[in-house]
This record gives sequence, C-alpha cells and structure tokens, in this order.
Amino acid sequence: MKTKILFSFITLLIMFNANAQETTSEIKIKTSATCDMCKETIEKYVAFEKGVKKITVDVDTRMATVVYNPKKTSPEKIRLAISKSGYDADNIPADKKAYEKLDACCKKGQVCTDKK
Ligand SMILES: [Cu+2]
Repeated sequence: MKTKILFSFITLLIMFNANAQETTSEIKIKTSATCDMCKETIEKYVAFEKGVKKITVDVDTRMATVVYNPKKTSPEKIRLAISKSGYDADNIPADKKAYEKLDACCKKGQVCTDKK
C-alpha cells in the first residue's frame, strides 16, 4: 500500500516536471543596466510582460536572466520590453523616449553613485 502511494507520488512528480520543462524557457539578455535602480526599472517593467515568469538582472554582469513561457512570448518580445524600459537588450538599442525618462545616473556612460 505504502509503495503504491509513493509510486503514484513519484509519477505525479515526473509528470509535473515534464510539464514544467515543456512550458518554460530561459534566456540571458545583455542589458545596459549599471546600478540597482536600473535593475529595478527593468525587472518591474518586464515582469508585467505577457508570458514572462521571472526576470533577474545581474548588475555586475549586466545580464538579465528571463524565465518565460515560449507559447506566450518570444526572446524578441522580451528584448523589446527591455528596450521599452529604457535599456539596451542585446542588439536592440534602448527606446529613446523611455531612455530620456531615466534617472541621470542610469544613462549610458554615467557612473552611478550608489553602484555597489
Ligand atoms: Cu541605474
């Protein structure tokens, strides 16, 4: 009896895992983030993007790691979302209007005073 329950539990776990693998992908995108404020701006903006499950921006490497549902969005759309938040995303330059709204220290070539 106990083995049966354990077996069905494991089966369920495997099924769940397979399902999760099927519906999520992960990509890394190079951004122009320079400080924690940039990180917050990008993360908050892209988190609302359809199909994005999780986004983490590493300020030191400037890399955004995005977990997304490939059925609902695409790397291109995610890059575009980052651009619309005011930052470069791989080969896509930052959206001009969004970039102009950024805090002065977050603009390219600037060194933020609160940088770690
Ligand atoms: Cu910044």
